[in-house]
Amino acid sequence: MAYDYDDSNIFARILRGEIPNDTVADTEHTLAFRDIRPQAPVHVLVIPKGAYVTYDHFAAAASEVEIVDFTRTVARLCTELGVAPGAGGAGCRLLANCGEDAHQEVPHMHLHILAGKPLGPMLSV
Ligand code: DGP
Repeated sequence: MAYDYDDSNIFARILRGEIPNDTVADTEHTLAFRDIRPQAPVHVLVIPKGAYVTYDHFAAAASEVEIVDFTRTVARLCTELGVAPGAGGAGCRLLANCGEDAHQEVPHMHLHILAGKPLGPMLSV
């Protein structure tokens, strides 16, 4: 399976420091920042620092160290943001749009953390 990473995408530019962002976590392999168009009171994007296009690309090609760092950063953030059910929060939605049918706008793998209000059913059909 071929993944063509375009390093002119907006998150690559954020990682290079060319565009400002509202950072909420910054580790060796992972960056998290607030979404510029929030769709919930809490809307954070978590991205790996490596050049991965989609979730499946990341899962297949990233090192275990990167994957653990990413996964634990998501969990830590959910706790710090006060939304993790395991830490007494009211819950959150973790969502990764992958590819065309999912309307993935930015071709750099990212996970949305959405929370802060009842989010309703996942999809309206
Ligand atoms: P997706 O459709 O899953 O690819 O979502 C991309 C998200 O990225 C969307 O919710 C808006 C957000 N976004 C786009 N450009 C920027 C930006 O320059 N800064 C930040 N913080 N978020 C952005």
